[in-house]
Amino acid sequence: MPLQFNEYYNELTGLTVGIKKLLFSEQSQYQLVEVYETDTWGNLLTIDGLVMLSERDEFVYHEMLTHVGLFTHPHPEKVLIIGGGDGGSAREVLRHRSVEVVDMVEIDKTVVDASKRFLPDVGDFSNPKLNVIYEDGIKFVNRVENQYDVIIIDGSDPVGPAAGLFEKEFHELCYGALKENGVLTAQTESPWVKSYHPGIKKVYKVLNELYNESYMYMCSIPLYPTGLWSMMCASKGEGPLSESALNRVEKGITELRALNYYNSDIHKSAFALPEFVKNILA
Ligand code: SPD
Repeated sequence: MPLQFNEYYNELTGLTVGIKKLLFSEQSQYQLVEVYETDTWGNLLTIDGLVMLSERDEFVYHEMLTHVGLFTHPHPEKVLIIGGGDGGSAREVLRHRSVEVVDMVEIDKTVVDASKRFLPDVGDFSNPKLNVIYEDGIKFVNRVENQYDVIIIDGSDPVGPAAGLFEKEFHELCYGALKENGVLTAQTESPWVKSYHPGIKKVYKVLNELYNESYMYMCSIPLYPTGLWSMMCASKGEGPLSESALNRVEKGITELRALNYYNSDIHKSAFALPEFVKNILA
């Protein structure tokens, strides 16, 4: 009988991936962390039965979650990643030459250890600019103020330890942790899945209230539920579609080298939202 991994996002509707074997399974203090070898997508990392990344499509998520915000900031030097234990977001942030320090605050060391072992090409953990801090991201932002140029929320879905990352109080703390001109990006789930709508609306509303500019943008990630994924970008200063941000994208993109999804056309077009998505945000 063939082995399959299934992630159901509505009753019996979901995503199926063919599995060759289970490589790793550990119930950590926080969650069930597993890595599978798949028949199509390379190795697959799941947390509590939800897809976090596959080796073949992770570039979409990580490039879009990082470069949009980093180019929106005039000169990002100090970056905070909340979550992101697989190292993919940090890898992309570290492509930017202006970045001097990346603090990655991951609650679960098991995710980092499993990623280093079974997803060795995803992270860039030996980079001396990267500090890995094992702590609850919410507690961490509660004690930092006016420290970061860019904050990237690379958490799991809004269940379990990541639920708080979709709350108003957390976003208020992130706002306080950002310096003047600070920029935040966050992963905010699929607009096709109704159970995600409350979280999407909550984050959009609070970012709108707090920041000078805030937008949803989208990308296509085949191994996330429905394949259409939303993210948000909020800025204390100029927005991601300002003339200066677009100039930075045009000039800076060649320095990043060998990206697989993000480019200057994608940067602009990702912010074009279909009517049904605008209606969720209205
Ligand atoms: N259902 C997927 C939600 C996205 C979770 N973050 C993925 C972590 C990859 N760095």
